[in-house]
Amino acid sequence: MSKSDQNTNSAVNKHSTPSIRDPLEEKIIPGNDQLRLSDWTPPQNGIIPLIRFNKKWYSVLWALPIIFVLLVAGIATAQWLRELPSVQIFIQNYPGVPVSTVALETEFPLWMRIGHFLNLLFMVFIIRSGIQILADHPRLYWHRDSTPGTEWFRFQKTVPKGRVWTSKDDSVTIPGWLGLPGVRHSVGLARWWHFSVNTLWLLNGIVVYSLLFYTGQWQRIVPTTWEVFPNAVSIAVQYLSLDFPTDKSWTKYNSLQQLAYFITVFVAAPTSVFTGLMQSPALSNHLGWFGRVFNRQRARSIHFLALWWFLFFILVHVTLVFITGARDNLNMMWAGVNDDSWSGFIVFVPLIILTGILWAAATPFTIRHARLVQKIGAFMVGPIKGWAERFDPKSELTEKDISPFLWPNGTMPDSKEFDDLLVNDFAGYRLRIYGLVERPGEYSLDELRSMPQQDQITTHFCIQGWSGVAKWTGVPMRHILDLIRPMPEARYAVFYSLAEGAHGGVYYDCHKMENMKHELTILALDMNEDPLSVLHGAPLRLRCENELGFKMVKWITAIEFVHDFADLGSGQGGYNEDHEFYGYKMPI
Ligand SMILES: Nc1nc2c(c(=O)[nH]1)N[C@H]1C(S)=C(S)[C@@H](COP(=O)(O)O)O[C@H]1N2
Ligand SMILES: [Mo]
Repeated sequence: MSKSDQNTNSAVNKHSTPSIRDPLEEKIIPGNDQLRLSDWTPPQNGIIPLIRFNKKWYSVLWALPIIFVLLVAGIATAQWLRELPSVQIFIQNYPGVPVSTVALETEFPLWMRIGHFLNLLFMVFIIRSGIQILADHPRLYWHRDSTPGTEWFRFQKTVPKGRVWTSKDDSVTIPGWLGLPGVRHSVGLARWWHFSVNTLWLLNGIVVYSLLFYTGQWQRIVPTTWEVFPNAVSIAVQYLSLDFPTDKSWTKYNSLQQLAYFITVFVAAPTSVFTGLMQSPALSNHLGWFGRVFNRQRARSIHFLALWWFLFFILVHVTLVFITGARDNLNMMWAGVNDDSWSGFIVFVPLIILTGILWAAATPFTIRHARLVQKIGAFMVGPIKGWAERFDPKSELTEKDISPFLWPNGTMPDSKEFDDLLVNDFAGYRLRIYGLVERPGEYSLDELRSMPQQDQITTHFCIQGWSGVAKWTGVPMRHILDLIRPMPEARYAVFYSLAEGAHGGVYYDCHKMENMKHELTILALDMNEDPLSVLHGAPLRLRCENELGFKMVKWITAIEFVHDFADLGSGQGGYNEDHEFYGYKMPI
């Protein structure tokens, strides 16, 4: 919200006179501008990651002996193969580089060297914040719902039985040197890092792709003949037999190297971008069958596999750079020279130290300046959010898509007021609607039930990473707007909950009017044909399908129409925005 916006508001903003504040507004407590560990979700470790095959879970640590045995067996086989005359002829015919490959000049142009360094720098923060996001829901699935027990990968124990276990309870701690910011349930801040640096990484990528094709440098990393495959096999055998040539690798990449670069640049990177975007509620809920096939959990799993490709590539790439003539290789990629000077090292070492310093500083900086990270993030990601908002989330699903399980989330109501309502089956419940409206009103549950009702089967997207489908029934928000008639100055609807948020103070969230007018925005009374359970927001909760779950306030007690939300709480537009640094508009 810009300053000038706020000034023009003051004439109509009733909040400008705090003495007549509504009692509900008084119950809002502003958040801290720092991430205060004393007031935060306490740490909780995960477990060593497990992978499920059929019905059994296996520790990923099994990969270590398996890789070791495969490597030893592979080396022995490769060495035996190289004794065979036919294999020797094969290697002679396919030495590792197709004959037709053009040799480019040996030096790497400056733009490529800069692009390569920036890529390295950005990847550090992308990978760290990505792991942090994953730790907020440490389970992966291949289907749209996130039913515990149906994961294929997890680093959290099985969901405890006999108690409420929210998805927030499920999040785990990642150490601060690895995760960014390395605090349990810091998904809000991790996402600002992830999306902001992704934007820079994408811009860098667009520049590098363009220049690659403009200058002809693409020929280094794009295979142009089928002969790369036999040559790649030949190189694999040569590498595995531990007897391989190490010279001139930069003039013409060998086929295996070329394929690895090609996959990284032209397969893994676009796949990551695509599967990242498909996790957005606005996009996914707009794209119909496409959003069903590439549903959020599938996209998340593929996104994760792409991470493993990147980690594998980085490991092999860095190892080979250092064992196949480190000085030459560093000269080429860091200094752009082809001689036996130390210029490559002279550029490389300070830049790696700089990367290390930024790596070390990022977590403490984020914890200390959490509000600033939130603001910079919202600025950086603004254009992508604006673009995502243009996707009209109108896809509905069918009965058979309804998930067997929907994670409960949030801080449950814990007050005498709520208990008193509950014992009487919410007979005393009144939904209060007030603020900048022509006809403020109070509605009982019976009155709400006698209004027009709308059914919708939609996917819920939680910021933590899980999703699930349910059938929701309730009063369309458009009907409420017709009843209460918002004044032209009303720009936002504030939803107040009967429950507090995790850090004390009433849970609330603000929506702009467009969200309220959307055909799939309803005040839900029923979930899957039964009245809402307390866990899922009884007696009334919001559904708004282009936003993440935290914007759908449960246990609604009142809706206030306002011109501005800058004076509510910390002014960020909602409880989790104030306290956990989420974004006010979150269509991605
Ligand atoms: N009052 C209130 N509403 C809330 C929350 C909360 O903590 N308090 N959590 C939100 C979050 S983060 C999510 S994902 C959804 C979860 O809804 P469900 O429990 O029905 O799945 O509720 C949202 N509504
Ligand atoms: Mo959530």
